[in-house]
Amino acid sequence: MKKFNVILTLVAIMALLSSCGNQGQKSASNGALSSSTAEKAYVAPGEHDEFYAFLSGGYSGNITVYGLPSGRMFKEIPVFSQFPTSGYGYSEETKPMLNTSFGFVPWDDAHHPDISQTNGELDGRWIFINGNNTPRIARIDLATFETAEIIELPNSAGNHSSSFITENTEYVVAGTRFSVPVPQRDMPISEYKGNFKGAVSFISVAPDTGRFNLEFQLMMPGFNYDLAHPGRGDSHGWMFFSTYNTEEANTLMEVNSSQNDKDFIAAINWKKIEEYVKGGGGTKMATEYAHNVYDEESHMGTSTMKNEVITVDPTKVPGAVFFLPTPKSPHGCDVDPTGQYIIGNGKLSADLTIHSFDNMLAAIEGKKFDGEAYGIPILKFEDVLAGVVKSGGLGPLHTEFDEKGNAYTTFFISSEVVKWKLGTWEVLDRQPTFYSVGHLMIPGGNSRKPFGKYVVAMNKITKDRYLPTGPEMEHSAQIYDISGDKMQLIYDFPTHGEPHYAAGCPADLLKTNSKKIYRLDENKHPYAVLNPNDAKVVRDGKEVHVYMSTIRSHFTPDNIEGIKVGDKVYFHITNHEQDFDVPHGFSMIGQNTSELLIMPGQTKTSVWEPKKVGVWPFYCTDFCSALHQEMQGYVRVSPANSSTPLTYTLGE
Ligand code: K7E
Ligand code: CUA
Repeated sequence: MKKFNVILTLVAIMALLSSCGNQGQKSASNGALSSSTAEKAYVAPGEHDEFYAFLSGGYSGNITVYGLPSGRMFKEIPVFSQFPTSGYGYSEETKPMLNTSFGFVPWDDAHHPDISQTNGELDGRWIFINGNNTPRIARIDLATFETAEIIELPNSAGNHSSSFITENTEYVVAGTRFSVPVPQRDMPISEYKGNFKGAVSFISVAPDTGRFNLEFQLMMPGFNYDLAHPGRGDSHGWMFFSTYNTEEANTLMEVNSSQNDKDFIAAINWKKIEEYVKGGGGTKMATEYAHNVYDEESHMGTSTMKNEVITVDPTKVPGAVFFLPTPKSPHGCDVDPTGQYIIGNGKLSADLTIHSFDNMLAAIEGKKFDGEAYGIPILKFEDVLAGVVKSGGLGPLHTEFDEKGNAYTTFFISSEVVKWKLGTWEVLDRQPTFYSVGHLMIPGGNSRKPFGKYVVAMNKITKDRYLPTGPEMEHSAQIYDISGDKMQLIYDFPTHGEPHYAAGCPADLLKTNSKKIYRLDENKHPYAVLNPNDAKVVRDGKEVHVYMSTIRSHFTPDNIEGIKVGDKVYFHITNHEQDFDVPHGFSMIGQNTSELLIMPGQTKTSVWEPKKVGVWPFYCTDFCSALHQEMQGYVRVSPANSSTPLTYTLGE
């Protein structure tokens, strides 16, 4: 009977989803704006936006940077995916960034960016994001807007409840979506229940350099850990995770993992676990994971394989982990700016469940448990509940907050954002989204200090919003002005990839620190050419190293002879410009890699394995001056057994 109900619910959801397009056509005309509303999103030519917005790229593996309120896209930051536009993941310096224990993995699925915090407020030093597929966490430097570090997570699979940072950026916390055998082994899938584990990883962030270290992994029961948020204020030191599939089903998941009326929000007191590990607790486990770091002085990425992790059994740390029953396969798990309320969005429900942190502490204190799961105490639903928002929406997913005590929740199935009041749980406003909204983002909206002027809703379905572009449409997003009592739609824009979550911050926090050039006198790249007179070509067996410099509008050297078929030619190119925004590019005919884009003062390396005899040109790919088209050179390639001497022109 229960199974039947679930199927009914699913059928209802499907029906709503498929009617979404029609709904949309009706609403599309309602989306028309009066000109005074349009002005709210208008940023005049040459003017700057008030906020940066960093949208995850989902299956693009990257992050895109937008301005708010204009919705203008400024940059795509390559993170987990090779990016020919800059040569990221193609240059010899950045290839190590994409190394993993599975070898070179040039793609991932990036969902949840989170900006570093101090005292629970955005500090604008770094932004972190998770790679879902081959579990990884990245740190992007917000001075350069470049990926500075990527760490792989062992024992994890579908790194989804990530990357969420604690109030002082002590840790980036990352939970596994799929539970797996730990350690991985050859075993029957039907023996999932009780045997698979869900790893929650705590990666420390060095306060000065940002450098990662995987401190410990908590081995939770074999549920799916979907989303997470850290406590703040009084609840600082706790981490909250939504779970589903507490049934531990392993087949027909869409039905079998929706049997339980309630799943859990897992509350983890990480300070207790940290203490336990510092006191020598936990078990050292042999494993393998890559830790990749980009060094800004040497302009060089390195990959190190690590082989040990500390695992912690939650039942060995009494008082550290509890389960809060939460209805209907919760997806989003959000904590309000005060740290008092933990919101579980039951995606198969109409209502929102809000737990109270104080109630939770009291229930723990009074030992009022409702049984246990794998030795972890389950608190009583009624004891921890703070309230329920009867929203009238369907399919709640995610919640963000403003600084006035309001919360904003997205509803996927009913395609809307609902504004409600913390504490009274009353619904204050609702606005349609176009269509099927996933996450939403208010700058600082998951910190202690939100900047509640705009909310960005990121949608899963686009349909009729823009001119059709074949079967594939970019996902749509809407910007609402939320400064008044009612939310007001002010702009609609296409995104790139599939933005899941986003993070935003005031422009002032970043713009003055944004790096303009790499100083040539600080360039420590081992193959840098700091003076064009030092440009040279050096043969070392079958390897040839070209030490090249560039400046408008010339490569030094520009002609090279004596290269042979079967050689491996490394072009190490130093851009001698010291002006903001004057990169040079480099590309070689028939090269099995992408071009490079070399920033002022930077050195980058491109490898070429010539396969054919001939005279082959290379050129600058970035239109850098009136004489950009003159920025070229030739390489003469002779047969493998030829005796053509190695020569090059320094262009005097
Ligand atoms: Cu798309 Cu946060 Cu991965 Cu919800 S998640 S929508
Ligand atoms: Cu350098 Cu074009």
